[in-house]
Amino acid sequence: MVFGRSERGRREGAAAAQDPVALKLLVAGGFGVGKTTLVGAVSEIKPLRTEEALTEASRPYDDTEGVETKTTTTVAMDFGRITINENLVLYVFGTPGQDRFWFLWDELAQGALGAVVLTDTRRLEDCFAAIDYFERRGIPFTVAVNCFDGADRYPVETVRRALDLGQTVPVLLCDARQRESVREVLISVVEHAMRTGAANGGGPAD
Ligand SMILES: Nc1nc2c(ncn2[C@@H]2O[C@H](COP(=O)(O)OP(=O)(O)O)[C@@H](O)[C@H]2O)c(=O)[nH]1
Ligand SMILES: [Mg+2]
Repeated sequence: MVFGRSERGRREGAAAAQDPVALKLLVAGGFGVGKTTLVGAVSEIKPLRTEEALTEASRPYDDTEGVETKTTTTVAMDFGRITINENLVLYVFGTPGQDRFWFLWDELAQGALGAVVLTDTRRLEDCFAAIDYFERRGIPFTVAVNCFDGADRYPVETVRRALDLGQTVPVLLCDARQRESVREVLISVVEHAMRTGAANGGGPAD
């Protein structure tokens, strides 16, 4: 799969000149925060996902408090594609939410332009690990608050303070089930990554 202009530029011929730029984005966040839902809402292709029924055996590891209706868990990853316009296609990879799949993250993060950190204000602490991960690796991210029915709503500036985020990190409210809402979040990541790249001298942040 081709990600980014530099690889595309190496290909020959007229067809290559018409190909849109393909960028890779990650979607991270705690268990049950809506990552699989988000990828499914926005993807033009049937999301490639590996869901497994939550079993009694996994209960000590998969904390379902606050997400009691959840009966499946993503074992490997969610993958989707969205065409933003004729020049830009996004490939979206959902990271596994459970701690025991952290070893997959470094593979997934390879070549990623940026990330969405999805959060639920009832379990804000669940996204701390994802934020730390992207901050440490200099991967630009947008924080998207998935507004679950029944969860208290907080202004984005309150969420920013609670997560100790700098002013440059975009914080948005979203509904992971709504295509337009998710699209807005993904565009925010691309724009933020572009700004970050420009501020760092035009190269990718690393
Ligand atoms: N009400 C509501 N439910 C949601 C929303 N996003 C996800 N869900 C539900 O929350 C549960 C967990 O979502 P899922 O996408 O599997 O979470 P993941 O573990 O992060 O992949 C599922 O039952 C979803 O249908 C949302 O924005 N609003
Ligand atoms: Mg999932």
